[in-house]
Amino acid sequence: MDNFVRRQIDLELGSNSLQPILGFHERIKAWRRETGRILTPYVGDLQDYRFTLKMIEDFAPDAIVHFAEQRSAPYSMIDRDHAVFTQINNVVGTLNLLYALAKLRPDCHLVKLGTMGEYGTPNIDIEEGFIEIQHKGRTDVLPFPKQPGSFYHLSKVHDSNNILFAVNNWKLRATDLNQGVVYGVGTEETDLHPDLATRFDYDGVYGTVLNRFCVEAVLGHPITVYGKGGQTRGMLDVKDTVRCIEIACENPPERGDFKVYNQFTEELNVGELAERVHALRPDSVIQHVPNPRTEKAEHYFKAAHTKLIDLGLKPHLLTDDRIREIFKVVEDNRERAQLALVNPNIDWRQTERQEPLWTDLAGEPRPTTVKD
Ligand code: USQ
Repeated sequence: MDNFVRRQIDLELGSNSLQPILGFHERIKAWRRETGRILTPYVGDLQDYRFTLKMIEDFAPDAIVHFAEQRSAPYSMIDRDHAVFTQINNVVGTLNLLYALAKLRPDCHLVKLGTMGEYGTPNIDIEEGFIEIQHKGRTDVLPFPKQPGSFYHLSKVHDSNNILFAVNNWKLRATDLNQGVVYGVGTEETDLHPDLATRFDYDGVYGTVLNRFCVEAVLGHPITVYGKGGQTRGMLDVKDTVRCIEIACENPPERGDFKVYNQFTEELNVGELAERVHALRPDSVIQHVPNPRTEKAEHYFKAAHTKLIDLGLKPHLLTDDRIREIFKVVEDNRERAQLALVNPNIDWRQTERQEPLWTDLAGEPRPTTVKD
């Protein structure tokens, strides 16, 4: 099911996927051709409750994998309109789905994409969803405290709270996959044929950190480390993302139970990632740009992530060969790259949109100093 909003956002931002992607229906046909399996497409918006009800009634799913959310933190921080769009799209879409399931398919398993960013970077170990707390002589197991770092990440906190309440209230079953930062291009499924390729975002709004560093290194753009590069995040290969969803679907919770998994395979540091990319492309240059985000420059980060491994996930840890594979995709598509999209230009501290949203810097670096 798709409402094509991500493609519209490309039109809004003047951005593109580095590798070409076919239309929805062409990809569905390609999947059938390559695998012999038939997919039933639905075109609509989860914010439209009548559409959502109709889809659930018609398809009668046993499980729903819900990825239909605006997923960029920078996009949600452009200005008020983009923050409001992100929160309404994400929170209302999920709420409609919960109501539709409660009404028509209460036995159906909702597998929802959350984010590790719900937790922020607390100075204690992060648990998988819940933490045992002792307070004034009493003990309870409660949702882990949330300190999200953008209006996007906040939308996922709101979703988690709504799902927990709905699961308790209507005895639904749901799994929240708190995913870390994804890197890599291509999975076993999309590698079957180029017609099945998915997006490769490299711009300052949607591109994730390692993929961006690879693009920058190959295109001769400075590798843009935000601030000192002391940020550590849980990360995973896109191949593991797909396997985690499969594992979640194979292990549905009981009715009335809400499972939360931390979906990442290793903790990686932004500054060290830049060094690794640079070592494989010695002609590249690392540049510390002023951090456009409000986030801790250096911090403690240790997060539990054993549940998916206990259920059979075999992590693909980051190797130099995987980084070289990303270089190869960039090299193959370098004529599609727009250097003007690479620099970050959404400042978390501004409340108004800065015009123009994209400044054509033609690859010229932004200021080079790191503010203390
Ligand atoms: N960063 C740089 N340079 C860049 C881009 C990013 O230093 O050119 C830094 C950022 O400051 C941040 C870290 O790299 O500290 C990660 O940034 P990101 O843009 O790769 O990831 P983020 O904005 O956190 O969001 C991405 C996905 C989001 C998902 C999230 C998981 O876009 O959908 O929820 O990763 S997590 O970060 O664990 O919340």
